[in-house]
Amino acid sequence: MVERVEIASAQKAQYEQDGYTILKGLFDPDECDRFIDHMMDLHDGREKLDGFQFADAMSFALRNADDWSRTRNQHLFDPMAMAWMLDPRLRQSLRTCLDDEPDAMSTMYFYKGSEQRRHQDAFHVPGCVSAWIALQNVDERNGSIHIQPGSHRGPILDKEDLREDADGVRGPWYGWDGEDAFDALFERNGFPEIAVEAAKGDTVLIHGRLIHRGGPILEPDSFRHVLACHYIPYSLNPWLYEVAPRMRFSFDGASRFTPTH
Ligand SMILES: O=C(O)CCC(=O)C(=O)O
Ligand SMILES: [Fe+2]
Repeated sequence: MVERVEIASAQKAQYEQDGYTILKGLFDPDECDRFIDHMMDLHDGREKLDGFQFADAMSFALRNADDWSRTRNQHLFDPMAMAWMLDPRLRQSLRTCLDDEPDAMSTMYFYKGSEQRRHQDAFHVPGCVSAWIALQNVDERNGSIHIQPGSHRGPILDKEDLREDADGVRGPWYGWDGEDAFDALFERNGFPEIAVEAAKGDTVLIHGRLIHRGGPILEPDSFRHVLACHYIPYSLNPWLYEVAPRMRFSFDGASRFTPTH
């Protein structure tokens, strides 16, 4: 296994300019197939894993047999998801993007495309970068991701912007539905949206402030196996997030809780 994969300078420039870049073929097709098989075995009950019965390792919402929705934070109970999240081949590129040692703090496994509406991951996880790992070919058939290149250099939407503070002062987006607000931000930016397609084993690095969405799915119900992992800078303290577990994992194997203030 390659221990250090340095991000090429052209990719670093693209990440800075456009807010994303693709690490082609970072993972081997065989590795991807093994992970997909594991996920299908879990879904079909051929393999048991305590915790998998919950679609969400934070809220403990129960999955039912026909549920193909994403799993959340599977790394908390699944050593295989943990190993993917902390694969050494991701480390150097993430370090370059974050300008710090990366700490992993969330995972989402998508069996199928999400058609999730526009958002910035930083709304939920300030300061983050995401590694969006295609375990199979992803295109408009099974739902590519749509992004607005350059939007990471534009305004960011904060949860506070939608709220009233303790003194009753309303944020600039008070009264807006969060998803509508992201559409409006997208329109105001005024630059185009593109579809990002990926081949099996490719990893798309996505800046936390980049506006993106799960693109339309031309073939309904088709599989689109993707693991998305979110990382924050090691030195980012205190814990800023409302709904994420406070456990963070470093590539050297250390894990720690972050103080909340
Ligand atoms: O894969 C998708 O459809 C959306 C993924 C996403 O928004 C994310 O990983 O942050
Ligand atoms: Fe996202």
